[in-house]
Amino acid sequence: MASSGPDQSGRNVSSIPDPLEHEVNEAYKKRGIPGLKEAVERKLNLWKTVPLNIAITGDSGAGKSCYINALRGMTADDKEAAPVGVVQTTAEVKQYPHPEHKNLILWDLPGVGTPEFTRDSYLAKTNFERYDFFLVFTSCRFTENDMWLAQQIRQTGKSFYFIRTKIDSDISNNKQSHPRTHSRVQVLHTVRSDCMNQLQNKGFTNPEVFIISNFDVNEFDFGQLSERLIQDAPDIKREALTLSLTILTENIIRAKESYLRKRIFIVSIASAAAAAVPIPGVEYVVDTAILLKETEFYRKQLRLDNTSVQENAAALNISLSELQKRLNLESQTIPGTARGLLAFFVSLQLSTIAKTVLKVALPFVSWKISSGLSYGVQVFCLNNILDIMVNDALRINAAMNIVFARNTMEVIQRT
Ligand SMILES: Nc1nc2c(ncn2[C@@H]2O[C@H](COP(=O)(O)OP(=O)(O)OP(=O)(O)O)[C@@H](O)[C@H]2O)c(=O)[nH]1
Ligand SMILES: [Mg+2]
Repeated sequence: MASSGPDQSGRNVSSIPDPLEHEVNEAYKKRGIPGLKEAVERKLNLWKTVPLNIAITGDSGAGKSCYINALRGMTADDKEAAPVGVVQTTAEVKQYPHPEHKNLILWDLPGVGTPEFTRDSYLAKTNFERYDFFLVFTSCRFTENDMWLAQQIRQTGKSFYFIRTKIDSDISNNKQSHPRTHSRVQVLHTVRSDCMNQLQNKGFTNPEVFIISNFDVNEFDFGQLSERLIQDAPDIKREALTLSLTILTENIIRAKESYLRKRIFIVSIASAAAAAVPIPGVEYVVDTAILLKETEFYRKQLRLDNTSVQENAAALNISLSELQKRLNLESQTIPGTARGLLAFFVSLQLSTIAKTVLKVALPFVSWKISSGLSYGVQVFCLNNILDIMVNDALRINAAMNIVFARNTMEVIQRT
């Protein structure tokens, strides 16, 4: 059985899932530390091997390719992007893997009813069975063909979602045509009700419609759509989808956090086993390469890497240094080198906390490594780093939401 015990904050610091304990123990018995490290590495990367296939369909010009690019963090100018055009561009089934997470594949499907993709041939030609989710797009009205497709998907028991794009255009058009009475909230409300009516009239009770702009993934329902996909994903795919999506909302940050916390126990086993570099002044050892890799993984997952933070600053219309100052982003002080990370650990005053926190038994009885202490230290340090990064990601997300809310409020106040 895995041992467990609370740390200072009451968090359980050593609960190792039982099947993993068995797997890792077996690997250790057979191949020693290298076997153990391999087993741990395999476990940590398992999510990358889970295939996620999302079908994107709807009328020509609805914004399917733009959505695919937005979800992959690209614009149509990027080399690997889906081509976007003012004339019909998608005439065949094409797959677009996420650039960082190749297991997540977005399938650009032509809409039903084009000459080569008639209703009769659509399901076979698009390889209908392959997809986990279906996203049906329109920039105006859902067509009879969209409804037909939704019925087919419903019969398979798979999830489908209606997406209404180009809300930014609706808002700006309304603003131009109604300069004195324009209300952004009202436009959103009208578009949403119109979509609901269209679908209800066609027999979809309680349809769910996501209203988005492909040019602003932080506004409207773009984030909620990603949340919904995570929520509806089958259990075995949920972790993979959570870690593969790069769009962040508060709920997605929390979902990522929960998977990242679970990894801490596993990462710490490998690091404690390797026990390579002594921390000056303390009697335990850690493998800084492993810890650095994990820390950088958090940074990437929570979009706190340099490029992402810069993008956030641009979205908020302030400079990078201004963003760091205003939000007091502590994650930016977490070093990105092994040596720096080690110094950072020491700055956490491990020697004082060690005695309290580390009354955690070594998780694996069959180990003969004096690494119980190292294991506990690492669980503590990684939890600490993750706390800092999650807080920063939440702060940036809240700042984005405030700007969005302010845009809306200004409009409400003027009307
Ligand atoms: N304003 C605005 N324009 C958009 C949005 N999404 C797409 N567009 C524009 O709409 C046009 C068509 O977009 P695509 O993404 O190529 O549409 P598609 O559904 O892939 O079209 P096909 O490949 O022909 O089926 C392009 O000019 C895009 O720039 C959006 O959310 N807002
Ligand atoms: Mg297209």
